[in-house]
Amino acid sequence: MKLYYSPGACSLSPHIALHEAGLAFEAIPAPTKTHQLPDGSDYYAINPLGYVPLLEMDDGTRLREGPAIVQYIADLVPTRNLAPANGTLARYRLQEWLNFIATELHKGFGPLFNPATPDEMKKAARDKLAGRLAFVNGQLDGKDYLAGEHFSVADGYLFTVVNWSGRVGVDLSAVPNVTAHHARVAARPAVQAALKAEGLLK
Ligand SMILES: N[C@@H](CCC(=O)N[C@@H](CS)C(=O)NCC(=O)O)C(=O)O
Repeated sequence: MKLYYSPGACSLSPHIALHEAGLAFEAIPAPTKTHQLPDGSDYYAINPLGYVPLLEMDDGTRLREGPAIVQYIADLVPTRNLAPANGTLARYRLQEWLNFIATELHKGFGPLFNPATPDEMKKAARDKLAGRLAFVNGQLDGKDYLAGEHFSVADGYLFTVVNWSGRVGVDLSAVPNVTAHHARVAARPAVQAALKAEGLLK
């Protein structure tokens, strides 16, 4: 399997999932700024949409979209408990979280990374994120992980997007459960391995 990723981007979420799953894979950098692969070829030939992550299976099948990719990885190794069994309410709860993180958090950070975004729009984006993060903070009250006791692929995705906060001025001081979750997930050996592989550890 091959994971196309850009250091620190949302592709860190499936990168974490692959390490948590203990699967063999090759991580191929496809930097978001250049869309150029290490062999000099154009990443658009792999993903016409240009974005990471993308997972390529050994038979050449390609899967896009982070929430789909992490569930695929989790289902390859059910003994690791990275996602509840398909068809259960718990699985829909996981999908509820993955969709929330994708649409309410991940895409909420987007304008903050764009130098062309006017300051008042950045302020509006930060305010909106503050509200969404306050919701997550409440949901994490008394819980170590989003789904309860066990780490799931949703926790790796939440970690990935919350990790951007410092870079784009999103204040986490009002959401202590979110920062505690971030530290808890950061301490996992698989997460450390993914961060190291992406050159994100000092
Ligand atoms: N809908 C996609 C969005 C992925 C996405 O936003 N990727 C960003 C990095 S976090 C990217 O590759 N941006 C560069 C580009 O769009 O060319 C998913 O959920 O996987």
